[in-house]
Amino acid sequence: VEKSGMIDTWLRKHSLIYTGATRHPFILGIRDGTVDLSAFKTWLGQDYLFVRAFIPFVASVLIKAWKESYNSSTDMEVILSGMASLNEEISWFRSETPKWGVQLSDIVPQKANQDYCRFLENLMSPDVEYTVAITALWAIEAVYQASFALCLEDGAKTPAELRQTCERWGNDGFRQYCNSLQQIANRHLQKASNDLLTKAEAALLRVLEHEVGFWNMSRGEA
Ligand code: HMH
Repeated sequence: VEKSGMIDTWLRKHSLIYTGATRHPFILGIRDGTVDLSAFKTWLGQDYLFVRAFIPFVASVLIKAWKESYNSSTDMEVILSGMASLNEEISWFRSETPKWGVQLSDIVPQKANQDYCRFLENLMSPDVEYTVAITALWAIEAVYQASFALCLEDGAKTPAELRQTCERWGNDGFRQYCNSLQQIANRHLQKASNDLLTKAEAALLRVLEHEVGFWNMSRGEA
């Protein structure tokens, strides 16, 4: 098996679930302008809670990068830039939610969100290898990048009031950040044992399943 470009190999192998996560009916609804705004509000509130749990996960990946002596300073720079964006993202949620009549203090985490956050917490364990954690981090970010970029493509009928949300994850800087994470993940997967590759591939699949579950939940289907 050719180990370089492992991520692309896995995306081809698991294209059905990857497409399920990145072209979900919730996203297609934003793109064609038919999205149910109550679903959008559910997503917005739940995603705020998700991001709050996601930040400590990213911090745990940063710690793992630091513990890897090999080339870790460039990895750390990329991960740290992601953390800086998350700081700004939390402020965005705080200013965006009142516009939609969503009160942050009232949001109760739904089951799919809880399940996803518990999965993140398990990945924070020091027993989870850096290669597995960075693969999961890439996948989590890449699903949002691919999904929201779709809503900004030529011909998309994304409602004006949702464009800013789509630009948050669909913009070019975020695409480049995802590409950097993918390169880092590929570099570590390239030198990984078969056992580690199996774990990283499983983590990628779990992320894709949780992302589908999160979109389903937003549409009131979970
Ligand atoms: C559910 N997945 C979910 N929320 C997010 N904000 C991201 C990924 C991030 O990029």
